[in-house]
Amino acid sequence: MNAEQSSPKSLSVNEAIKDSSRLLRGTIAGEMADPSTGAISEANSQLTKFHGLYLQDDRDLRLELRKQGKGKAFAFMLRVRLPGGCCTNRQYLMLDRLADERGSGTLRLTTRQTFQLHGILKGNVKPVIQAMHTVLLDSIGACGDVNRNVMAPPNPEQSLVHQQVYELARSFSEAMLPRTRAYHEIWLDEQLVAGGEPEVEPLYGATYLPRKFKTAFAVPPSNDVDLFSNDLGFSAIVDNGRLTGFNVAVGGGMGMSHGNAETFPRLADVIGFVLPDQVTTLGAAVIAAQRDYGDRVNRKHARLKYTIEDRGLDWFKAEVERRAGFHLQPARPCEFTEIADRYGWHRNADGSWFFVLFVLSGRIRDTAQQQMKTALREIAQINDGDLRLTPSQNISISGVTDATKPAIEGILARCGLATQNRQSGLRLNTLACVALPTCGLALAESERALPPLLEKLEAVLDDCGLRHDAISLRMTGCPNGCARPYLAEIGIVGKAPNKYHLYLGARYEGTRLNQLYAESLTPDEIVATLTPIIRRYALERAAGERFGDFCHRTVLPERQRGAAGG
Ligand code: SRM
Ligand code: SF4
Repeated sequence: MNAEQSSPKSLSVNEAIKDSSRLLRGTIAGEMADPSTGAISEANSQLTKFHGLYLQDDRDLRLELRKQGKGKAFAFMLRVRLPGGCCTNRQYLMLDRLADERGSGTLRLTTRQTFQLHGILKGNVKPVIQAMHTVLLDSIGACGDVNRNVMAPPNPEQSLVHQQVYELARSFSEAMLPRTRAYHEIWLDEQLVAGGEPEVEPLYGATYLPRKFKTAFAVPPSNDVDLFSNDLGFSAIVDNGRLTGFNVAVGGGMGMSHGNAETFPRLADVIGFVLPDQVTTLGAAVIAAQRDYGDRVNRKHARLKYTIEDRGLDWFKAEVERRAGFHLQPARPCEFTEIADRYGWHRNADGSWFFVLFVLSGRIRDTAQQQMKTALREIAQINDGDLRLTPSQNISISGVTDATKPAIEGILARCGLATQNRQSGLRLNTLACVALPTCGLALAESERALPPLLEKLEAVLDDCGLRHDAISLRMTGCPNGCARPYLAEIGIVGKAPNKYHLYLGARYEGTRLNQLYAESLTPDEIVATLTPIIRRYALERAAGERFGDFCHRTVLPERQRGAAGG
């Protein structure tokens, strides 16, 4: 039986796997040491997720290998844990080297501010994790049914509040880590826990959470972390430059399945306000409530958003307050008006510079036109500051001094990146998930289908005089929503090979979901469908009206009236 399936009313198969795993050990160590296969068992591959590792196979090669009577080309994907996306130059240089020596030769920046290494053969996994450990990087809880990589605005130097929020995000990530020593034993050869006190998971218990759990911290007016797509979100409330506390939002999530109305994307609801020193207690209470009340039978219904939908927001808030031991204060006024990364050079409050570089789909590689991987390596070798990953799959070169800035500019120019940030407003606001060839769940291409689609849409926008208008477009290879497509003004979601559902009308700032507009379109049909809408937008938009708001005001209601009229 597939690990996602379960018989009615019985706990999902994953629950039994977790329960019998001896706190995430399973038989991973033995299977990883077996050179007769590049894979591991289904049960252990569920457990390695908690260690930041996914077993994948190269889907481009599947057919040919099958024809030759050979098995799949297995390899592992490793996701680093990197709260707030902050990474030292030394850590970056290590990942850059590991990608070349033991991975696919590229680095992938994710939509949750971290790195993924793809294509790590089984025998290379342990050396990779050990090398990461030497620069104080780990992948604990980067995947699995626990609190995942915690997001926070990527430039702590921007203000004292940003620094405080980053520190809180980091300590929140540490506080919510699993306590098992399984990772250290399996990958870092730490001695097995034997005798003495039995090991416990004080927060998670032996079966961890029913499903993944995601937390983000935002500093308004920027919603760069896409706060409302998270299970738990903290929006900083600032008074006279001082952090007073956070509005708390719960129950966001993107994932859904095509044709299953019981699954849906949902925005988090704001339930109140907490003081900075209440954040961790509150977060632990939310996680514990979800641990105890989340659905452990049906994994497609197991995220916090469904617990809240089923039991009600008031019930959930009361349950959280009971566990936290305090009441939330009423939410404070708070508005999000921005979401995009601040591309280019900017001065920090401390006088240093940061430069945000646009990275299409977060893929760091060298091509004939652009040597992005070389550029970032050379920059990491000379920069005095560090590197920051943004929630939009971009990278910020941070802490740059006046003395080093010219050299960094020189590297960017030499590596073909001088005009990287001078691209269309559409391009600078795109996200695409990985999809094929590595993602086992992809129904269609995403990262690889985006560039030709973008070029065609850019031609339409140029024609309408909209080249510099910021319009968000997010593409995924399936409805799981890894690039948060339901919060894009133009959402493109894979349905089948070369077929996508088109969603329109989200608010640019990430505070309103879009709606399904057209089904099963090829990329060319998407362009043909969007062209008249873009033309109308250019001619008919109200002053300052964004593309998503225009679609929400005109295009979507008209379509609904048309459908109602038969
Ligand atoms: Fe995701 C599963 C990639 C962010 C919702 N996601 C996957 C897997 C691991 C496929 C799998 O389970 O076998 C993908 C690996 C592809 C590959 O080859 O690398 C994958 N997800 C990604 C990344 C790398 C996309 C990217 O291009 O950046 C992002 C890694 C984030 C990170 O660093 O932790 C990524 N995934 C997201 C997000 C966005 C976010 O968290 O802000 C979402 C939507 C938000 C949410 O969770 O609701 C997301 N991923 C999913 C889901 C659907 C979950 C659900 O509730 O239904 C799955 C499938 C699952 O869990 O069963 C999934
Ligand atoms: Fe894979 Fe679907 Fe996530 Fe894209 S959205 S990475 S296809 S799971």
